[in-house]
Amino acid sequence: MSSALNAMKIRRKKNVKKGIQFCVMVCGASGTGRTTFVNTLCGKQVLEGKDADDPEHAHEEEGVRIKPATVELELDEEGTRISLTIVDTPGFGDQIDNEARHIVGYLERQYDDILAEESRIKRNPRFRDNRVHVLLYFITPTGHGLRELDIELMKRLSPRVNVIPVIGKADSLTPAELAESKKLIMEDIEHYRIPVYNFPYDVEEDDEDTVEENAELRGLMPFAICALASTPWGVVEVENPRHSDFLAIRSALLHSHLADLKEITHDFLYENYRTEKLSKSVDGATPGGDSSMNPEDLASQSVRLKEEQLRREEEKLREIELKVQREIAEKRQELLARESQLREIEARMAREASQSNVSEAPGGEA
Ligand SMILES: Nc1nc2c(ncn2[C@@H]2O[C@H](COP(=O)(O)OP(=O)(O)OP(=O)(O)O)[C@@H](O)[C@H]2O)c(=O)[nH]1
Ligand SMILES: [Mg+2]
Repeated sequence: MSSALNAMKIRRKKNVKKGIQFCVMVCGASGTGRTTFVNTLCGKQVLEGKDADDPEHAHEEEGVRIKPATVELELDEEGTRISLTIVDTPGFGDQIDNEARHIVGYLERQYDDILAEESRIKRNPRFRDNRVHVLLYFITPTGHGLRELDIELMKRLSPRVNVIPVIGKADSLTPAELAESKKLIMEDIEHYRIPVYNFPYDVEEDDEDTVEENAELRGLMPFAICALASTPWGVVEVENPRHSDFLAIRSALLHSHLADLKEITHDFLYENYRTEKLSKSVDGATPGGDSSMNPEDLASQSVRLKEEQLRREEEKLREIELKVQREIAEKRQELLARESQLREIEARMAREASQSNVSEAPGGEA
């Protein structure tokens, strides 16, 4: 008993120590420097280089492998810890439709898990929320704007995850090329109305510092990533802001904007998905159902769905109870049958014994 209690205490301590949970997905064309960036961000080798597979965590899906890896990082001297999950989506080629479906599928599955957990009667204490809070979209350093496939992918991903565009291997561009490329990319994002995460702020409501900080970060987009200290052009200081926006993006992800990204994921992206999913399943149940429901209807739908599930679970329990009762009754019948068989055998043995007594008696009953 006390050892169980101890185990519980230890587990609780571990949870406290684990602290903040955050999940970053990296996505982009093959060779844009995703792996190198992740390892530099974490200060250790979290992702292996090309072709190194981790069969335990690989979700094999028609050639696209999506692999989450979790690391514990100490963020500062005060010992603030973060449990950082990195989800790598292996570099894509030109099968954009396939890639988009697999990545969106992965994002939605994490939402489905939460949705299922929320409606469970008894919650699973070990449930782990694996929703992705931010996706860094690595743009190939071409010196131009977005390619068509970037536009298509970002458009399809942004309804499900906070997308932050970054230029990978930015040191392969000259400062002038980089500045021009950043401008063209932002123009494309605006023109194609891609809802990227743009460090939202409200001049009226937010305090001055927040407004200033967010405006500055927004001005850096897309972030120029140079994660490799040694390049063909010589030594680049990864952390030198004149060479790359690495420090800016790291501090935004792990410090200043972590909470905001998590909030938007839960309150907006997940909520939208949930609404879509629930209204779809209601539509499916009533053919010809109206898909343009108002929020109140949706709320009562959601309550109804939960009640329905409760009722189903109750029914299931009742069925189990009946089945057990039936089995007990059957066993009792069997037992009674055995008992009567036994009694018959006893009676027969007694009869046989008395018969042989009679026949053995000398002279009989004369
Ligand atoms: N110049 C420069 N080269 C880099 C940078 N980051 C990575 N590289 C190099 O680019 C190549 C690909 O880097 P990776 O980090 O493996 O790229 P990836 O996107 O993970 O590639 P795949 O997983 O193969 O799709 C390697 O040879 C790296 O050394 C960078 O910031 N600047
Ligand atoms: Mg890689």
